[in-house]
Amino acid sequence: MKIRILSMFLTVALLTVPLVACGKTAETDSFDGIYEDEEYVETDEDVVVVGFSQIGAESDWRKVNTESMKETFANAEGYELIVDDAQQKQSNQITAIRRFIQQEVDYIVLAPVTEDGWDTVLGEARDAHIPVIIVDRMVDANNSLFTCWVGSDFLLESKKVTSWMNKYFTMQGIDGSEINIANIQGTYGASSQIGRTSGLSQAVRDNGWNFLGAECGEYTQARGREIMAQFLNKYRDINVVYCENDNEAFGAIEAIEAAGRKAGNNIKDGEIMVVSFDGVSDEALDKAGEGKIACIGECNPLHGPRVLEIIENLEAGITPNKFEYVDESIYSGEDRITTISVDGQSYYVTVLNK
Ligand code: GYE
Repeated sequence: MKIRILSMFLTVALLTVPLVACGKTAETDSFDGIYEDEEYVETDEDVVVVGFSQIGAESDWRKVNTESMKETFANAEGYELIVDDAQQKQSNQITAIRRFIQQEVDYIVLAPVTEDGWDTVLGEARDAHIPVIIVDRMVDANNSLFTCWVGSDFLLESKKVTSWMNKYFTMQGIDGSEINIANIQGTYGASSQIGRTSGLSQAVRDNGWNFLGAECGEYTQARGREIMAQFLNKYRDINVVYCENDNEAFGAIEAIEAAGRKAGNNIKDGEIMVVSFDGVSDEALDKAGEGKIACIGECNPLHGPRVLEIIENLEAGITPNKFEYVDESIYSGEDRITTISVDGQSYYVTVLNK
């Protein structure tokens, strides 16, 4: 049996207008965080219902990612997408998945906040024969507990950014021992944090950079600013900050400027180099164009069409690839570096105009 929420009911429920019951009422106290007791109605067998458990809205990347899912499914005929915003909490994601199972959705799409802790609930989805598609970050669970995953190679993103940095320092005649770098990390235990932090650690070892320390910035601008202010007090000789997303970088730049310093590539002249990941917003690309962010490892959030394609394939009986990595570039306003190399492979840099 397939059950869906009619968009009309959703809209009405969002406006918190009382409804006349005409179907099955589901428990929806924290569903999407804002409405209660909306009505569920049975629908014809042709509508494919997809429950999407989204992490939250911590960054520009995340907002664009949610939009991509909503827009794709709104334009796809015969689909209904139910989005649940977990407000950064894994417990909310687990509750949402259990609700999707109760609602007998046809597919569950999960953007997991961290890698750990999914075995039980994914086992429940498997027992209910609901395919689970993981997007963005990965889960650390047995492969049989999910249908497939689509997202980014976070370690490769990091290797590209650190390779760009190394090339830039070499070009400027700056020795590795002169680099004093600190790390504003993403949400602990998220694949994107794990991959980006681990790429930095490797680069620190390989290039002889001085690693000052790391703090978790939760992928938010506010935390990025706070942590950078602490770093500036604690590490007087800091000349590079490695932010694990653009919003943290925006915060770091605010803190650098508030301390009367300048964010830029000219570290020999006392500027502080900022690097980051995502490259989703105009603001980030503008800052890269101006050199306030030296280099951004692109992270592509447009997973809506990819998830739709996976579901269409599954509907047609075609097994998708278990793991699907998306292609990504890197961005910089520095026009003297047009390629970088990672593990013997060359990649183009997207050079942005100043
Ligand atoms: O880089 C960050 C977001 O997991 C790729 O999460 C994602 C990261 C992205 O909040 O901005």
